[in-house]
Amino acid sequence: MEIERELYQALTEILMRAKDKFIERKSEEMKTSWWKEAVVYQIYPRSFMDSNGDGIGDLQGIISRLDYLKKLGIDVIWMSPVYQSPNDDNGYDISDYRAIMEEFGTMEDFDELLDRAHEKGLKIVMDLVVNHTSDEHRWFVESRKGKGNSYGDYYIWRDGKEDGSAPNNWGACFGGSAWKFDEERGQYYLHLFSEKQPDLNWDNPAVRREVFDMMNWWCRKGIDGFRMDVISMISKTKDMPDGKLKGLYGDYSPYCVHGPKVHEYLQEMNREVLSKYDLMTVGETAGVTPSQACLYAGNDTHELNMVFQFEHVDVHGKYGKWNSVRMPLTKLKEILSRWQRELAGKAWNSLFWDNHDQPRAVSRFGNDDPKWRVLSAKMLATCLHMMQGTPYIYQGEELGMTNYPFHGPEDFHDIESIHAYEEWCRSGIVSHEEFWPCITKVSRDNARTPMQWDDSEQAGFTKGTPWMPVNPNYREINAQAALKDPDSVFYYYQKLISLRKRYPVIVHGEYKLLLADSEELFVYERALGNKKLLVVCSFADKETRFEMPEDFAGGECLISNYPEPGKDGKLQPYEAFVILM
Ligand code: TEU
Ligand code: CA
Repeated sequence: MEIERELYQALTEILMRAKDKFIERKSEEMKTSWWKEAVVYQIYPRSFMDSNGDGIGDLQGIISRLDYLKKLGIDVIWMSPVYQSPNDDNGYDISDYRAIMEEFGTMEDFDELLDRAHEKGLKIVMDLVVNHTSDEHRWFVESRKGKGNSYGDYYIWRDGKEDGSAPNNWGACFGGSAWKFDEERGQYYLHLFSEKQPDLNWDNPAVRREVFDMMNWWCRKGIDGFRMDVISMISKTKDMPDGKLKGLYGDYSPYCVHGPKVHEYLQEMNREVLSKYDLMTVGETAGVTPSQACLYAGNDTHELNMVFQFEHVDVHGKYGKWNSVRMPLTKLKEILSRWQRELAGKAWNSLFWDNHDQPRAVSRFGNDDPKWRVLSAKMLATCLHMMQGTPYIYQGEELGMTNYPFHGPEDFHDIESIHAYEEWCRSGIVSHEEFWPCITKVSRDNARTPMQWDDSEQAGFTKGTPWMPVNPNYREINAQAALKDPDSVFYYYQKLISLRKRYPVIVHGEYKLLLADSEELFVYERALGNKKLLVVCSFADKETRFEMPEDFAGGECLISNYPEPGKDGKLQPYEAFVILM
């Protein structure tokens, strides 16, 4: 009897150990990081494809265009928010995290999208907006009823000052004070964005539990990851003193961005949710430095896979972000190269020129004059896609879609642009003439005009009236035309993506900047084992001189936007090519 029992115990132990080993190995395998090799395509659902003629893009619309995305060769779709929302900020104000926005369809449509995408080998990454909810979310509706109830502490409530004014001088991202007095509760609540986006109180463990439960619920559905909206802002300091004046209001960022417990909360999220699935995670972390990124997305910090940094798109002038100044190329190269260098071996970069909050890449960094649009769009794509990191393509970028020709402030749909015009112009701080070129250059609406599918009425985006006008250049710039033209920006992206799949040096190679002082050329090398890559991009609208480095003589040209790359020691306007040795 005794022997049998011992034998039984020994056997169970061996089995348990084998099982542990198996799980360990499995999770090691999962760490193979498919997201490092992947290319992500961002969809702004409202403007992507309308299936039912109400003028608003929707989930069935996305389903109908999956083959187009498959053809492009991308691996992952990140969708801007599709949850129930009153749309004060186009879905970034969520009133129910477990329901689909009625205008976009139903949960059945979502499940169908997920299945269809998976069948085609495409992954779906959801936008996770949990710094704030909508003021119409049930939690907030309960919370504003009073301190006593179980949601009382879900948001950041404060009493006003003696004289009844706001607790401090902080300004909100979309204008006005960051505090709103709530009559019902008799207190102020904090909203770093619009007043319909109250900030959640992450210091309350019940809030974190709710968020993690909701995330687990989506993961069990089978989604493939999260892009986390302003995730660097979830932890606020206990003290909330006045901030340094920036225009009319004080700056909240020292107290709300990369706050005291942000890493603790992300590690908890990783333990409670992320580590249990094979996901891709990317945090939106405005103001992040490379050393902070190594904490958010370090190889072994157990938080996120990567973050979005914004240094290369942040140009601040007299009127804050509203200016038409182009960043000098030397500065742009310094920023991107520093990120390449400082994350190497420690964390992972995400690479992007634009997204739904930024102007169109070709208009900002290239040249959207019809003469140079295609060439410069291809050049920008080369420059970005050959770097180390995961590239993100924003819908329409693969067609070289451009900024919108706004006529007047009545053209704005975006809450940020509308409020900015109010705050700077109508208030008389700056004249319309001076402000207009600034706001139109960087307005988020530039990115949000409907996707241009063909040259039919409304660019084939809708059979009805689009919620936002189509860019009038859709007759020349559209997907149908691009698919017919072997020289199109679309096929150039397709080729860049397939190169990334074929040459590990593009994904993993070490980065080295050449010609750092040139204001015209962006040239760098990548190296892995005995393979070397030379990437040459001209940002100039005229011919420039370029000596091919000797060690690349006789190399193979992988891709170029002119037929004879680097001919006669010269580069043509916006010329780009890649040489493999
Ligand atoms: O953006 C946050 C952010 O910090 C900025 O990019 C901001 O939108 C603006 O451009 C500042 O000038 C995220 C989302 O991407 C954005 O669409 C939302 O409006 C915002 O959060 C609030 O959820
Ligand atoms: Ca629709």
